[in-house]
Formats: sequence, structure tokens, C-alpha cells
Amino acid sequence: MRIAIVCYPTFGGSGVVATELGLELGRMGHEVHFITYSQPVRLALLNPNVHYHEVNVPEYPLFHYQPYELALSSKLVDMVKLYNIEILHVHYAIPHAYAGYMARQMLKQAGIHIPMVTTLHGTDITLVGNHPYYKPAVSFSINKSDVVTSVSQSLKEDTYRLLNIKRDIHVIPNFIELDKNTLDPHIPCRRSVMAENGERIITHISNFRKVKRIPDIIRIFDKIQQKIPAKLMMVGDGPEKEKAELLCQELGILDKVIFFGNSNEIDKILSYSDLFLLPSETESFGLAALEAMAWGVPVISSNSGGLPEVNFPGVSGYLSDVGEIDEMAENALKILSDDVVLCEFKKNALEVAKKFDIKHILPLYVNLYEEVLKKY
Ligand code: GMT
Repeated sequence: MRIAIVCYPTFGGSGVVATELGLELGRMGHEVHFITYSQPVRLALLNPNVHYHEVNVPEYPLFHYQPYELALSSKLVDMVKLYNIEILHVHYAIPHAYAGYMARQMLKQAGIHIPMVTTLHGTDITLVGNHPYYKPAVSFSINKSDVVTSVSQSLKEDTYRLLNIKRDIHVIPNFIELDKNTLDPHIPCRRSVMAENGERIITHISNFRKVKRIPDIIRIFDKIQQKIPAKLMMVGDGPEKEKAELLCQELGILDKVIFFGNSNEIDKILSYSDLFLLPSETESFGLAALEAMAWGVPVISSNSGGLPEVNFPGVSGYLSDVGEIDEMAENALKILSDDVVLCEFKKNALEVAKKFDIKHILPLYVNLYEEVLKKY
């Protein structure tokens, strides 16, 4: 199959999922074309089946907002024609489903009919898409997709609740590639950069937006470190980072917290971690938690959105109501205070992660592509 993938090329989960999906499809022999405004961060162009086409938006002083959707839909039309692309798969509804719909309309005029698969990732529905300013366009373009998928059952329910959607939504959970989870043996072990022997390593990775409840993470860690020796790894960047640094200073724990910023060494950090914190306000899935579990790292998370579909309480970690930082700290200590218990949770976290191995999930997308192509 010849598939175009549209996504956000940044560190966010939707871009990661889209990139890993495209790479795996390429390895299977499908021809994949990424169409976006810069090269996706995890896209290594080592596969002759995987192509990247940049969407350029010329700056013009008249425009207060540069028209990205326009440039994207034009690029889609050009690339579909040039490479005979058969399927359009857009990740994140805003504005990709809208631009995809426009591209299909233009292609139709030229006698080219191409199906569109839209994958909903979370904030495109729960935080942004249901805003009254966007809602009509988002609902319209989702309804005009041939296939709609969501990354969790919870997001599917949220989508029906928040938008006026008439289509079936297929739940296809996010995935990880477990085979990839081995560290390069030539790179020396550098756990010592993060913590002393005997200190537990606790990690959080995100885009540091309000929805991640960054202050909760700092406060949970503060409670943990009062009981056991521990360090906190804060990986990522975003609007809440500076506030978090100030809170650490206020609590007198700045020397126990490392702020890495955006890192390309996430695998290494996770491989040394003992616990992952994700107390988010809402999380359609929580790919970061799954990535941690794939490295055998148990998770303390909130129970919002799709998190209960990924993190199983008492098995791979614990769930609490949003904002219950005392309970989250207590649960963390239950896991971290005893080597045997920690070892058991680590083993279980990996076992749960195996359910989300790409080899189980990828065929679900391929089947949907095949089904929709039959109809065209
Ligand atoms: O909030 C983020 O971390 C970024 C956002 C995105 O669009 O990349 O993540 C969303 O999609 C991920 C991949 O499907 C999910 O794992 C995240 O849970 C989801 N974020 C939210 O729902 C807040």
C-alpha cells in the first residue's frame, strides 16, 4: 500500500505514534510518505520505503496567522498525484482532518478518490476540539473521514460525548516496540550521572503543560524523598517548567531534581528508573507511561481518561483520583520501600506493556486500511 501520514512532528505522543507506525509499515514493505512541517523527531530516514515531504508555509506580512492548512492540503494534493498515494492517514484531528478533507475534495475534481483515516489522540478532542470556536469544523471533518480511530475506549466515549459524531470509532490502543528496548552495549552505564547507589530514581516525561499537573509531581516526590533516598528526573520542556523549578527551590529539593529539557536519551533514563509519575488532569492514553512500563518501570498515575486501560492497579503501579498527592506518595512508597516488591512491580509492568507490543497493534491498522481500500 502507498500511505500518506500527516502528524505533528514534535516530541508529543501523537507524533511519536504516527512516526513509529509509519516506520513499521515501511519495514513491512509498504510505501510511506510523511507530510508535515518538519522532519518528525523519531524519523530516521534509513528505510527506502519511508519518505518525508516538508510543508512550507511562506511568510506574508498581511497575514496575522499564516495559513498552514492551506499549504498542507495543497501539498497533500501534489504528493497524492505524484506518488499515486492510496490512503491518507491523519493523526490528530486539528487541523489535519480538516486539511485532509479539503485535499480529498480537490482530488475528487481531478478524478482521484482517496480514503482518509483519522486517528484521534486526546487533546484534539478533550482540550481543543470541543472549544466552541473549533467544534463545528472538527466534528465536520471527523464525520467526513472514512475511518475514525481513537487511542482508547475512554477517548472514544469522550468524543461521542463532546462532539456531534455519527461515525463508528474503532479503538486501536497505542503501542510500543519492545524489541527495540535494549541499550547500545557500547555506551557505558551512566546511572551515576543521575543518582547515587541506594537512591531510587523517579522519572516524569512530558511537554510540561498544565494538564500534566507538574506541581503535583514535585510535591509527590518531596513526600517520597522525606522517607527514602531518591532523585527525580524531569524530562521535557513546556510552559510549566520554570514554575516547577521554583517550587523545587521553595521546598529545598532542587539538588535532588534534574531538569533535562527535551532529551534524545529517554530510553537510557527510563532503563535506570524505578518509578514513573503521571498524575495528569486528563490523559487519553498515556503513551509516556507505557514507554516507561516497557522498560520495566512501574507507574503512579491518576485514574483519568484512558490511564486505567494502561496502568493496572496493584500490578503495574497504582491509580488515584486527580490531585490525591498524599495517596500517590503513599503508593509510591509501597512500591519503592522494599526491593522485593519493587522487583515484582517492575516485572509486572513489563508484562502489561507486552500486551501493547507493536506486533499485536499494527495488524489492526493494516486491516482497517485493507477494508477501506476495498470500498474505493
Ligand atoms: O498531552 C500530550 O502529552 C501530547 C498529546 C499529543 O497530542 O501528542 O498526547 C496525546 O496523545 C498521546 C498519543 O496518543 C496520548 O498518549 C496522550 O495521553 C494524549 N494526551 C492527552 O490526552 C492529554
